Amino acid sequence: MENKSNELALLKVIEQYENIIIAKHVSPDWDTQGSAYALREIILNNFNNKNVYVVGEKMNFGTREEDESKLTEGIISTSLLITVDVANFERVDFEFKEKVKEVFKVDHHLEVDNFGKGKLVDPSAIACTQVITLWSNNCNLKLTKLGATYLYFGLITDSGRFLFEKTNGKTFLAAKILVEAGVIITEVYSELFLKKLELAKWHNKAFSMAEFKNNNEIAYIKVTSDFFETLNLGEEEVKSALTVLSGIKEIKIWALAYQTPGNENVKVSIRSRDFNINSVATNYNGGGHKLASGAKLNSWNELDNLITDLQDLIE
Ligand SMILES: [Mn+2]
Repeated sequence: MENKSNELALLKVIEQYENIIIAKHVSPDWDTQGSAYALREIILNNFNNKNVYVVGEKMNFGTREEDESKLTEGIISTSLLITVDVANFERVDFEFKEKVKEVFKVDHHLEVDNFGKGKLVDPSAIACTQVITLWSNNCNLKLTKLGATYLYFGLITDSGRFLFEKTNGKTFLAAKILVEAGVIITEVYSELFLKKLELAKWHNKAFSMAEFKNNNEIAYIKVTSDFFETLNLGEEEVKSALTVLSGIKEIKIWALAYQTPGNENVKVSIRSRDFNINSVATNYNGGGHKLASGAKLNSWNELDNLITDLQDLIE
């Protein structure tokens, strides 16, 4: 298998360098951050005399990784840079990425940008953490409970708790390896999915605010800026109420439209199980993925048109 030699290549290149920088993608999620932290843990526990620096924005904090302040020109120019969970070089969250000695890419996205001298890429993997888990296992590297826990965070978030399409046998093999390395899954789930009461109340209210069209095939929630202000929640939290409309048999397309205080624009998050809603979103200043996409309207007046276009997808 081709990846066998790539797995050995990653092992070898780590052996060759004393200074190793690990970079995530911009707007980090758990897959990139879990990959980065776990890889640092694996390297420090299996190789002697390595300096490992994780760089980039810290997820949910908006601050930078502390390791960045330790880097000097001398360290950077003699470093190996390992990128995790990033398909395009421009999305690598490291200011001095052009200045390193060598780049190695570890990823699970479709290859669009062939950067990096070496690479370990499996586009069939649901998460980058899956690629790293199987690599460390195949190479008989020691995996600590902490490292395994970081990897598990990425595995379950990118797979939607093993729900999404690309979840396969290798995903469960990775989960098995991680659990056997000591991951306490209930702790991970609590940290990720326990919500505060304020948010639960909003979700409950949000469902009662839903409007239905097309024989319940379309459902959407409208959050005006006035109402937004009465919620004591952040934008991501307000948006998260979209999930209350998912997983309902009759509802084929669902959306949440909201206006943040002080803004005319109306942002809309749209989801579907089957219909290519992205084709509509791109006509409204937006885009994303086939089944999960966003749009940006100039005002509430445009919402009816958007809903009509979504109806047309079904009919
Ligand atoms: Mn990912």
